[in-house]
Amino acid sequence: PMINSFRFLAILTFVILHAVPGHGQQLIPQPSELAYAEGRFTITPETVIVPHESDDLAGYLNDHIERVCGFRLQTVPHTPETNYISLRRGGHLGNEAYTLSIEPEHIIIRGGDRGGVFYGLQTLFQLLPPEVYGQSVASAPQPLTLDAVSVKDSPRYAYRGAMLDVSRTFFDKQAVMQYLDWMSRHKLNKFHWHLTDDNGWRIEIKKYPELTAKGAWRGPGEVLPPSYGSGQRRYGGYYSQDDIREIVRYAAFRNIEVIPEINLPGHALALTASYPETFCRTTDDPDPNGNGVTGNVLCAAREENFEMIRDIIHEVAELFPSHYLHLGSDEVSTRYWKKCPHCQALMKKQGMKSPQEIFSYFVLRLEKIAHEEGKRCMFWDEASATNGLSAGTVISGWHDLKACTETVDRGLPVIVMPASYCYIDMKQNAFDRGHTWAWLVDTRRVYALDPASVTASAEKSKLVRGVEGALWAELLDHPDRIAEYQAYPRLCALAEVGWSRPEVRDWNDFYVRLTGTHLARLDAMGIGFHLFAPEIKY
Ligand code: TNX
Repeated sequence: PMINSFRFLAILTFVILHAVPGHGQQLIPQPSELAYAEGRFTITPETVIVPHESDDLAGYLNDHIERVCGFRLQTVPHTPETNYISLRRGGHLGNEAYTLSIEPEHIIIRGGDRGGVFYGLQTLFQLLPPEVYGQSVASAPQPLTLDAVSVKDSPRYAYRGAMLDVSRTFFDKQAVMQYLDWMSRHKLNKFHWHLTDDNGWRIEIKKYPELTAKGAWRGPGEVLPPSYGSGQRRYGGYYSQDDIREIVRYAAFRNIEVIPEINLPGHALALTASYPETFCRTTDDPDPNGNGVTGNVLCAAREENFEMIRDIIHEVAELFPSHYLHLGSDEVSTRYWKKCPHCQALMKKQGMKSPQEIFSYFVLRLEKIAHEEGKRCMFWDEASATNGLSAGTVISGWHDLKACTETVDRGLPVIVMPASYCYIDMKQNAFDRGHTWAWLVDTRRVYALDPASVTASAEKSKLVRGVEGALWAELLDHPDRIAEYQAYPRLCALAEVGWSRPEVRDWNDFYVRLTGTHLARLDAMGIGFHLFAPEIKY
């Protein structure tokens, strides 16, 4: 009997020790501070929600509670004595910062702003069973008991982005919204929407209907030749302006700012093929119209091109509330400008010595137009060497960390997204789908990114605005399934890089949280994520 009670005690101790840090502690991204306390709170049908006065989040909270508890909670305007979930604002918290406190009498979420409350809710959801992310409501009413805990949390970087290339592969409205919803679960807050590229123009522009009538389609019978996954079929699609407004609203609800990208003056085949007069006319490119066109750079000498760009930007600026507009400017081939007599004349007139100067000239004109339309600019890092860029222009540093360093050395803000850490179109292992030009980018590699390593200067480190994961889509042929596989769990790692303080960031710990609970959440969201088994070194 002695041995038995000893064993009983040992097992009891083991169970208690392991029950306390239950799945609740496995949060992604890891919060700044988290402390478990004595006691528990139980959500019952009598529990009420006390929303912030102008809050639209109570219904959202109820949708989640219903999935795990099978009942919805009543919303009341005044805080009762006990048994409530309160959503509050203020308390000297910064933007997107929040506190979450679960005590035996109540749950209180306090956000510095609406984004903070939203993220407090996301953390609360991660303390609930994964069914909270499912499609269905619990079949029978079941109260839910949560361990008392206190979380204090705020983002490391204000910009935590994900880019989606919808030009090479078209993602329909529903797929984009799914992508946004998953992002918001990870506290990612900037959606960089790569809307135009050589392989398709995806945004309706009323003044230039051919951009989508022609430029959104490729393959047999279309002005754009077949490319990448489209094979020999006719392939395409675009978003109407109503679709765009709906997506922007959906994103805003989830604390996501949508930054549209109109890629100019290169990667613009969908535009130049739809409006052939925009392309450089040269003697050896007699017909820039129709199939087989390779000219994807806008003529820099054609003044009407800048008027067209202004009209396009005007419509885009009205659709997107973001202060930023990404105007691309990556990988511009100066070959057409070199051959175009009009561009040669422009160079002469402006005293330019190389076609590279035409690129700078183009970039500065783009920036000016955006400013006149009330927007700040973002560009890919090729543009960062342009003299005279405005200090508010933000650079997407994609080549490597060195390009990010050079950007902040020039005094420009940077989004740190070097391909070899952040390009989630790269293969995740040697036998995988994807590009390899930036080598293998697995989840552990993404996690290893340290944006602060870009500069040693405290002053310049303020120019590091954040991080972004980029999903280029030329190798995706099933957008809805493959995107999930490409993006998850790599975006989970990126989210923690962008959100969590370095002191609470540790790969082994992340791996345990990811595989211990988080993959089950992704599964409940319906994400067909990439399974991987990296070595863990302790
Ligand atoms: C480079 S990154 C590109 C894209 C491709 C990507 C493929 C950048 C600004 N341009 O056009 O899709 O590589 O990894």
